[in-house]
Amino acid sequence: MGANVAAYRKQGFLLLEGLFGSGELSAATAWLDGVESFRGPQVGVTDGGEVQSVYGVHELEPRVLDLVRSEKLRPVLTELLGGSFYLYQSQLHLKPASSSTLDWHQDFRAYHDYDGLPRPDGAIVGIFLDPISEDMAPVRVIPRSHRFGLLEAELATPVPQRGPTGVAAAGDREPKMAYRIPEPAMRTLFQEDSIVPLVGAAGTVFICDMCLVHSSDLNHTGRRRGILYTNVARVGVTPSKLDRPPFVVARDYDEL
Ligand SMILES: O=C(O)CCC(=O)C(=O)O
Repeated sequence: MGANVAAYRKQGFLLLEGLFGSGELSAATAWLDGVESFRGPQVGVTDGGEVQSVYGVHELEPRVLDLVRSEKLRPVLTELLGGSFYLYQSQLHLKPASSSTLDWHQDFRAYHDYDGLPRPDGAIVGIFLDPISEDMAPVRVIPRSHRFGLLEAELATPVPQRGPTGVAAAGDREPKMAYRIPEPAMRTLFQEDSIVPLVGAAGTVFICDMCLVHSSDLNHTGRRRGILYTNVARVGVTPSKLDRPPFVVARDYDEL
């Protein structure tokens, strides 16, 4: 077993620091530079009027998929997942100053409950489009938390700590209900493992197990914190419910 696979299986995530250079990121960052003026059902906006998230980024700028298809990333993902994969979902998360905290959760909870994805056979792939430091709402993970599989979760509206309400969901204008892991279960997790903030230079990439528990806090700096997500699932492991729109859950199950 390669070192990456062993670390990934044990910790539930890998951080590949500075994997991409600015030239390789340029199609994504050029698109990102114009995103503040873009509005549509794919866009989640804070009550402060700032763009928090964009779903279906690959439909708006298909060249973002060059990163996940690149020789730097695709072989790593193929090795970790044990075979070929397709794009499950692409998203951009910006965490502007007026955004709220994102509670502790597992992405597989939503994929399972909303989309009927049968098993967590895939990965969350976050590509830093900006340098991200600890005070900029980095994604925080609890190492090894994936080993428990799918934990119980409750639906809640994020509590804004700045700005009047939470973020509207992509596709509607109501504050979004999101899954979170209740506090007693979180306390148990915190007793065993320390929180790790995923920070680094632009071009850094994290790969997380779909069951890894993670969250993000407030962006205290107001600096742009672009993370492009190109989340993937194993070929042959597909959603059974298509309730969420194609910009939230992609419909092309062919190998990337
Ligand atoms: O980028 C972030 O702040 C976290 C996003 C996230 O965890 C999610 O969309 O499930």
